[in-house]
Order: sequence, then C-alpha cells, then structure tokens
Amino acid sequence: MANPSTTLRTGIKQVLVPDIGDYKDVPVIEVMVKAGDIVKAEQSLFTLETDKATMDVPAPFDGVVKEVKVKVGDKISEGSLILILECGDASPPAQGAIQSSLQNADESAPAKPAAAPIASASIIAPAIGATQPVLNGSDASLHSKSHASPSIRRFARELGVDLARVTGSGIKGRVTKSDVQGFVKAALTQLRGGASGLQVAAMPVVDFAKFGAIETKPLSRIRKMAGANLHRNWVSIPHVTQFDEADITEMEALRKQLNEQYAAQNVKITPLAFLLKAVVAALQQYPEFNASLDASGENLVLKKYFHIGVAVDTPDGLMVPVLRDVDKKDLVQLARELGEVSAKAREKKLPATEMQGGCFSISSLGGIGGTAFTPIINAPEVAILGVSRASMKPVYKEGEFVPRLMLPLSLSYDHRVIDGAAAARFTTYLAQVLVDARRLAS
Ligand code: CAO
Repeated sequence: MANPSTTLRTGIKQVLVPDIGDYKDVPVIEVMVKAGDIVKAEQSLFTLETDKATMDVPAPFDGVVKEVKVKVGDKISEGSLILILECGDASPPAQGAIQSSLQNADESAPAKPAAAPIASASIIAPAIGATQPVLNGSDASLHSKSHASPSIRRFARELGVDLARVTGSGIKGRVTKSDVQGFVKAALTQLRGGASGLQVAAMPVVDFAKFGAIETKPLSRIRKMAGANLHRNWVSIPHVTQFDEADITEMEALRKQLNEQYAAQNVKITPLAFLLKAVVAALQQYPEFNASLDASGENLVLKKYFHIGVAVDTPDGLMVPVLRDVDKKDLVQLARELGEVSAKAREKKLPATEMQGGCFSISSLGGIGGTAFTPIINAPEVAILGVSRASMKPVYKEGEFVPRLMLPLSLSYDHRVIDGAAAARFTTYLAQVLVDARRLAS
C-alpha cells in the first residue's frame, strides 16, 4: 500500500483511521468536531472504544472541518474515512508518532492509510499520542497535548459529565481527573443546595471544639426526614408571607363557655379547633388555596375535600398529622381529634397514612408565644397558616380605643399559584370568619 500522505498538498484532505493494531469495527463513542470547526493539529477529533481501551484520533493538521464522515455508534477500522479537512497550507504537522493518516480528497484510490510507519518528516502526524490505546485509569499526563485524555473522557462519560463544561487546569488547559472530580463535587453541592441547582457556597467546616467544650448528638430520623423536606420546600417554592390579625374577643368568650360545657367529657377546645373550621370556610371561598400543582407544574389540581394538616411539636421533631374531612366535623369532634393525633405524634404512634392527603396546613405556636413567623409550605400544598399567640390590644373603634383580643395570622403561600391580592383577601376573610365565631360553633 502506497503511503497516502506522500501526496499531501494544500487543499481538501481526507482523514483516515490510522493503524489501530488488530482492532476492527471499533465503535465511535465520541465525535468532538462538526463541519465548520477550526481544528488545530493534534486536537482530538474522535474517540474510539474497544473492549479494552479508548483511543483518540487527533487532527493531523490545522484546518477547517468540511465534513464529518462518522457519527457516534458507527464502527470503523483502519483506513475508514472519518473526516474531510481543508488545510490552509501544506506545512508539516508537529513531530511525533503517527497515529492518523490522510490523503487528498481528489485521489481516486480508496482511502487507506499507510500500512507501515511513515518515514518522511513532511507526513508525520501529530504527537498527541491519544490514539494509542489508553487503558482506564492511565496517567493523563501521557497525553499532554490533548484537551482531555481518553481515560479522562471515559471517566467523565461514566459519571455523565459533559467535558465541555469542565475547566481544565492541566497543561494547555487539559482537563485532569481532579478537574472532573471537582466538577462532580460542585454539582453535588449544588444539588444539596436545592433541586433547582442553586449556586450556593458550601457550608464552612468548623472544628467547634477549638473554641470550647462541645457535645455531639445525632439528629433523630424524624428530624432528618422533616429537615430534608423543609429544605426542599424552602428553596423550591417562591414563598411570600401575608400577615394579618383577627379579633377573637368573642371567639374566646365562646371557647371558655364551650370548655365549661364539655369539661365533664374531658374535651379541651383550644383556638386551633376554631381555626380549623375557619380555614375550611376560607378554602371554600378561595378554592385555589385548596389545590396543588400537578407534576408538570402546568395545571392546578383543585380538591373537593378538606383534609387539614396540623404541625405538632414532638421531642423528636415536627410531625404533621392530617385531620380528614374537617368540613364535616364540629368543633368538639375536631378538638377531640386534635388531642388524639397530637398525643399519637408525641408517642410516636402516628402511622404514615395519617400524615398523608393534606390540602392545607396550620402551624400553631399560639400556646407558646411570639407575634408572627414565616411558616414553610408543606408541598405539594400551596399555602400554610401560621398562628401566633393572641394578646389584648387597644383597637380604635367608633372614636375610641377598646381592648380586644387579637390573634396574629401569618399565611405563607406559593406565589406561583397565588397572587398577593388573593392572599390578602384570604386572610381578611379568615379574620372575619373568626370574628363571627358563633357560626363556626353551630
Ligand atoms: N393564643 C393564645 N393562646 C393560645 C393560642 C393562641 N393562638 N393557641 C393555644 N393557646 C393556648 C391554649 O388555649 C392552651 O391554653 P389553656 O391550657 O389555658 O387552655 C395553651 O395555649 C396550650 O395549647 P396547646 O398548644 O396545648 O394546644 P393547641 O391546640 O393550641 O395546639 C398543637 C396543639 C399540637 C398544635 C400544639 O401543642 C403544638 O405542637 N404546637 C407547635 C406546632 C409547631 O411546632 N409549629 C411550628 C412548626 S414550624 O412551621
């Protein structure tokens, strides 16, 4: 076989698969160039993969890619035509081992590379070395002029890393194994920062013992699970919190009266029972709050049932049992159920099924204190009501300040679904319903 490179001259060249040892029908696993690309001698054009190794085919000269003749998945052997390259001049490529061959496109002879190493200096192909079979894990520094060695390419492929996105820190910008590892670490850190790939800096690792005595306690399973969900919901839902106050002076009087009435039955009616009823009234009035986005995020699923989650503080962390069909239950029933589910939660006897199917949640810190807070939405719900401690306040009414028991409300809502105006209407309506508490008791 004549040496095709001896006919080398300026113009259109065919790039052929060089001598690749005994391999035949080797699959192309990566095509790194496309028509129109300007390539430099030694730049990797393709990666081939045998069952034992990967190997790169480098460009034999500087030039412009006219046509790529193979695609990923094609099987090629020595002499296969892989690329048409337009070379600007016929100057010899860099010195080094021949690993690719070429012939003029106008040659009628079938494309076939030199069978033996080419002796002439003018036909020596680039010294990239990357078409040498490179076993996995081999030292990337062997391929000092490639963008990334085959072993690194393979490593990146196995991890699903797009090398084009990795900045090389090696010689001449080569991508090294630690560049790929660093890229993966950064991607994982981003994932931990939020499913949406938020660019958040990693938490500092601090040796607290350096500053004083410490004790390390593992987080409970509940806290870890709740924490993961809270974190996801916090970073993936655009939260806005609407604050309001409800005058519950009359409600409180009624509550005391009811508690006296039901004392013998061992039922304790707290403001939360009224809130459950009032929230259902508001959900009926504003159905988009009793809804969830579907998986596509393009449809709102409106629910015709009213299952309300209630955040319960337990020694092991927060749990949210769901009270079913709140619209169909009266205050006393709800007060009883509240007592039962919160006891179950604190005794770790709450089955998972009793924490599912919620439409909306209430988180009450009223028994503890505070004036307002910003609760995190319990996805896939679209809103949550935070309730803080009621307190007596001077309220200006009919020309004078009068003492009224005011209940702080904090409604966090998913701004993708609910507008600020709707949220203000919701809390205003809710406050009105609570003022008129007798209706809730009927
Ligand atoms: N304002 C004033 N007093 C209130 C009140 C309010 N908003 N809410 C409750 N109270 C009173 C109750 O009436 C009760 O008083 P009495 O003992 O004098 O009757 C006392 O505070 C204790 O109430 P409670 O907390 O036992 O009962 P509850 O029905 O209000 O709440 C439960 C039940 C399970 C929700 C609650 O115990 C709890 O765990 N709350 C914490 C929830 C939480 O951690 N949320 C934060 C999650 S992060 O978003």
